[in-house]
Amino acid sequence: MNTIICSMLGIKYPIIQGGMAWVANASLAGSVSNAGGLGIIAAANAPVDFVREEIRKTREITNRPFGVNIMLMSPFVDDIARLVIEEKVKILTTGAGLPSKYMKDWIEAGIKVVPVVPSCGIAKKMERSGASAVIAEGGEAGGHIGELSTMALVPQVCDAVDIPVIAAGGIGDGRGLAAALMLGAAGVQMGTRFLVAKECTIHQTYKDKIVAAKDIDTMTTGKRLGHPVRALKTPFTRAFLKNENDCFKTLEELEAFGAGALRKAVMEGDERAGCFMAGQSCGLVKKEQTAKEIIEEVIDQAKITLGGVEKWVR
Ligand code: TUI
Repeated sequence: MNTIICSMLGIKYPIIQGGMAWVANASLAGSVSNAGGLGIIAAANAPVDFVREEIRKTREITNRPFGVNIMLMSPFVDDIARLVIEEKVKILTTGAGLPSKYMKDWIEAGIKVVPVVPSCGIAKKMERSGASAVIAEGGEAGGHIGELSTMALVPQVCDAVDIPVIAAGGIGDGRGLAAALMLGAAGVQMGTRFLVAKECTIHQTYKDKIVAAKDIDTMTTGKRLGHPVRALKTPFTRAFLKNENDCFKTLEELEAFGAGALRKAVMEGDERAGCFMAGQSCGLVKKEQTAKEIIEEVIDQAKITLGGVEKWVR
């Protein structure tokens, strides 16, 4: 399966790994790239030295292309934007904001920039700024999300821009990849499915909770803060929502309540105070597998699904 993003990014399969904060490190990114997808290191809120180390570690694991995800709400974003140029990173994805002010420098450095976009307007803006492709991410995704669903967003973004579109949000298997191609996308980004990759170093409790999660086991919080986040329903997310609905709680108090919760989930598997970010595809995730097994299973299933479509139109 070879689409335009495979040749553009130098990868074997049109599967990009989500730039999951605190999760997407050298171990996961290197393994996804070795398996023929595009591994992504998440810069998240991490300081420059940490991200530099992860980039160097990834280069020890793989000779294949990989990327870095720039989380635009990070307090270190200006430094990270410079670091990726210094470290000669070839591919960037961005999230949680607009990367406009960095685009010129990145493009001059020969970097391919692939921003996550939640709407057609933002997709067009990114195309004008020189993006190589966009990731149209629907609200089924885990973590920080936009309003639209993947099914509605992807074809509209495909119509709005002339650069390749990668679909994300709610895609966890080969049927999702096949559907994304049908909607006009040239590939997919998956996050939740890779949470349970053997090479993903998150706490075992996080993985167990993803495998156990059903279709209805995620919820969104943080709308009042202006950045909605999808995560598993847990004591933390329920308490957060309660605080959010309490008009006497200030935005500062809400932010403080949420601070560090993702790290507690990833590092400590803290079932009470952790925020286990996950997308609605969690119900599709049945077991731990290597990144290679995940990617090959998704590709095989997509091929079978696409081949089977004929029976409906004959
Ligand atoms: O960025 C993500 N997902 C994330 S970032 C993250 S770290 C975090 N933790 C707690 C609170 C907030 C962030 C966890 N998950 N996905 C990509 C994404 N980008 N989703 C939505 C957007 C987005 C939203 C608005 C992209 C551009 C945009 O532009 C509009 C504007 O006004 O900035």
